Amino acid sequence: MSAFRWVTTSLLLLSAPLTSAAQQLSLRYGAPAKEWTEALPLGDGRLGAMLFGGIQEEHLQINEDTLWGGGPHDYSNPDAYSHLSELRELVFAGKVKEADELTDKMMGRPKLLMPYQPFCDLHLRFGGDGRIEEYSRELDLQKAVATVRYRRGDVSYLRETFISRPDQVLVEHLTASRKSSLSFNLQLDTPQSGGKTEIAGADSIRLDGQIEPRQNSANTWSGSWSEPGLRYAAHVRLRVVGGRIVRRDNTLAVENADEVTLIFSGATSFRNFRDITGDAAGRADGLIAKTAGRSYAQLLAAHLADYQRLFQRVSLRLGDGVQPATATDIRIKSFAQDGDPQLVALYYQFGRYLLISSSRPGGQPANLQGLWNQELVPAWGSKWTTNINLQMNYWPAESGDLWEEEEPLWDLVRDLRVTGGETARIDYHARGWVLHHNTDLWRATAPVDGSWGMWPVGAAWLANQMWDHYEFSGDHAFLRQQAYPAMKEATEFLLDTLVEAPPGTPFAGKLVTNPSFSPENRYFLHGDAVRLSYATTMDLEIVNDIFKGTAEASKLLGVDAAFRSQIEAARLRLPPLQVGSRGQLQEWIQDYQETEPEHRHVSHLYGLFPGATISVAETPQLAAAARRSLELRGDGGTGWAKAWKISLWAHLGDGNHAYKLLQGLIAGSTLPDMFDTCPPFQIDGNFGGAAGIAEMLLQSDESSISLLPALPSAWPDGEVKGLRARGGYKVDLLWRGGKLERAELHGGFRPNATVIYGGQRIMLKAAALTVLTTDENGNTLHISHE
Ligand code: FUC
Repeated sequence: MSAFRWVTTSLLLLSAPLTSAAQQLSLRYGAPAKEWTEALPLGDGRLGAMLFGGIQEEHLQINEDTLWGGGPHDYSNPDAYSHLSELRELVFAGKVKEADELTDKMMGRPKLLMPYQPFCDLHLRFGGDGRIEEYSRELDLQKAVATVRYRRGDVSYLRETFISRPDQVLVEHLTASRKSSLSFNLQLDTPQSGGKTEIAGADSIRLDGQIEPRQNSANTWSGSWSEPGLRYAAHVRLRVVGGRIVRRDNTLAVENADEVTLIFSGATSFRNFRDITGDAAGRADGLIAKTAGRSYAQLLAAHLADYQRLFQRVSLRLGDGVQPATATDIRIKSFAQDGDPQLVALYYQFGRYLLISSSRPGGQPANLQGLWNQELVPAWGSKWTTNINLQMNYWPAESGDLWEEEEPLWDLVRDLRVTGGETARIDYHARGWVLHHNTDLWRATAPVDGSWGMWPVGAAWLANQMWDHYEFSGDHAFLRQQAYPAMKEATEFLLDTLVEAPPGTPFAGKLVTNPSFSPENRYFLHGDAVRLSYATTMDLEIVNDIFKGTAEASKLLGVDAAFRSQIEAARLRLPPLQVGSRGQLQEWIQDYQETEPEHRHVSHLYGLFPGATISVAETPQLAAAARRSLELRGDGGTGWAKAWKISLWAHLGDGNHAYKLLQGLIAGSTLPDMFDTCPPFQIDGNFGGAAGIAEMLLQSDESSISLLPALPSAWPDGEVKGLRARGGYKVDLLWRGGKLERAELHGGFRPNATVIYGGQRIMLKAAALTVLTTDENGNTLHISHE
């Protein structure tokens, strides 16, 4: 049989619309949300809402991504530097308990960062009684529209809600099958003390306030502040067809309307991390004013055009649904038994949906909760934790073709280079920029919280992620203007702070980080459980990547030749990665016993994923050790820990084990509304899980693209379109019976990439489209360039 036959049959299949898969891209429920984690998230990157879909009361809990506690502040500690040498000596001398204690003198000022805040709530209180039938609540991922439907007697009610990026407003449209059927009371309030609402004219309510000083208890990982902070303002306007609006105290009552459109806007006085003098009320009012004269249909059309342009870039089908019409929370519960492949596709696309909804150009990056938070004192401050969580939030962005959504992360880096430059200079007397394990709206970069904050490679990790974006996009302007400066400065900090391991220590004479930490595990030393160490494995992997990437980038850009030689020389002086006594990848410079062998973090495996130091093909012994480490850590952990392990197993080429972790994530760490739970709700697992699903289907590195590298037996037939690979390729894959049938690679700026499938390697030529097909055995590749 010739390859041609496969080309023709496959073409038909590839061009057939993904109807069944596409139609099921909704989260569906048969009842209103009782808990916040049952409500449905909407967002335009700046405004976020959780929609409860109640019958007597519709509740929308609303966030704005710049509403945080505290105010502009420099956390650097001018006394830190005076303790640095002593701290290093203690670590080298093995007096780590004393070293852990000394870090208290080096913590940022204050030691706790500021928390992200809830903004306000909309309540629509409907009267009426009588039996409710045909209730449904749905979030359509293809439209980013939530709908609530039900029937009471012979009247059917419909509410459609979305948050529009182009208009930056939340819109809820209420209709009923019979005229004059819509009556409700609208209330706008806030959990922030001191916020004031007032009726503004015949159809509007306004909220105005300023974050008040607050004392938070130290064990909440949220700092306290003593000055008033950001101003905030919201504005909600009603448009009714039929009926009327009357004022009742602080609420507006809609009576007997045929149709209602509610438009909400909100803003804060945040201009940038050093300036909070913006006009919150003016912004909120201005956004509402801009919607005047535009119909609901026009607002919806603008929203759909904007959202779908992003969302529709990738489609995924992993097999037919077991029970696609069933409520999503029930599907999640039964996933451990039925392994519904359509639920996996939904989980993947929900991750992409959440990124589009929580991270848009000009706004803040997705925080620990994306941008959805109802708590005044949220878990871990709902900040940006930078020793895994923030980075993981952006793992699905490259392969999932959501590059614009990464811009807030690059903008954060732009700011952190400023504040991290100060912390480098003040706390370390070093050039470049540094970032420790947490940051907030005020761009904190000093070590905070406790001795586990003494981890100096956050900047290098983020800069590595920027290099990765260049590897995917080939965007030279991005490399020159944003990535390279961040990489170079992260490297400068390391060149200035790496120290020679002294005589008598393992790897004496080598260049090491000190003090440092392997997030967030401890080990036993002289009977004590301690944290600090030098040259932890994660550090070495991150430093290796940043040195390698920076040297390469400087070559590509034709700049900094002398600096490049310096980096290359320093890279050769790093200690090697080591295999420990249990065959594991050693986590620390010595083969210490960890206090928690099944600790949730797998920091030392950074080099396997997302880093590039370890791979089955290039470093088989280290890959085998990484595998052993994963076995020793086990398959449990927080949501994000399971998510990370999906990608790690995928990079070991073990699709079935990756699948096992995915099962653990969906069945064991997923809330009814499909949010990941750490616990509690933390969005990183959603993003890490989505990334993991993509890594099972497609992997790429600086010179190769692997097709179906970790396909589990649970997905024998499937199709994915539009995944991105390094080298600038867009990849479509079709497989059947566990074997690749056809692959299309579109574009690419790196023509000499090698395509790997089932142990075969084929060199790509420069072409707009490369088509690979299998022969009758399903394992020999034919290739044509078009
Ligand atoms: C680290 C993790 C926790 C949590 C927190 C936000 O401390 O170890 O599990 O994810 O960050």
